[in-house]
Amino acid sequence: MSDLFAHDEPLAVAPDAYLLKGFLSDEDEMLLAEIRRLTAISPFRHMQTPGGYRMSAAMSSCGTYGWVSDAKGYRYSPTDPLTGNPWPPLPDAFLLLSQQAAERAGFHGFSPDSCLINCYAPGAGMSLHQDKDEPDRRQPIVSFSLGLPVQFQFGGSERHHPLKTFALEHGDVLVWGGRSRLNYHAVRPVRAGVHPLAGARRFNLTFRCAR
Ligand code: MD6
Ligand code: FE
Repeated sequence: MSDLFAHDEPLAVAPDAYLLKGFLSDEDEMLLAEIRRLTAISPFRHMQTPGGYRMSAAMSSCGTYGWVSDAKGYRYSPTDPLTGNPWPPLPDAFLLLSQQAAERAGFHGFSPDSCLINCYAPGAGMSLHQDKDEPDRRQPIVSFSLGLPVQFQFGGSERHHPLKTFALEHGDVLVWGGRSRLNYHAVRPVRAGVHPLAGARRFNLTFRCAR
């Protein structure tokens, strides 16, 4: 059964943060095909952090703005620094699904202008951080997980707050806003494995309002 969990109640993981298990179960193949199409236009690349480290997740973007990181810092850019072209447009299906997920979690009128596309090979992860490059903190973040599962950690508004750990699996959506909008979070290193649709990879789509 592909949609065992799709009609579950959203699971509250923190105040105003909800996990929608299996929300993408009917759209997984479409989403993976779109990721392949989009990253043929703006390829995956490993960005540098302002501190000079290479990020272990490979990234691309679609939408009006893409999130970029280099020696100068983190920011949103209307052009892909790798190709010099605008990012490919946000596919209608991405927009609709992200809006439906936000709605399901109680956030009305979500209208993202940016979708970060993350690709994790086994061993890749993301260290503890806040998402704070977006000016309008009333807008939530909608995060899609596809492919290999991962352990996701999130804490509170201060780095030292205790962390909760839970799995993000193929088809899951995390919607995150309001009182949790600036909470610290991390992605544990992906464990080796092969997903039947995605291969030896985890993909994540993160929808945000960059402006
Ligand atoms: C990821 N996600 O799941 C990285 N940020 O690959 C994030 O950093 C993230 O999932 C803010 C809200 C939800 C997220
Ligand atoms: Fe994040």
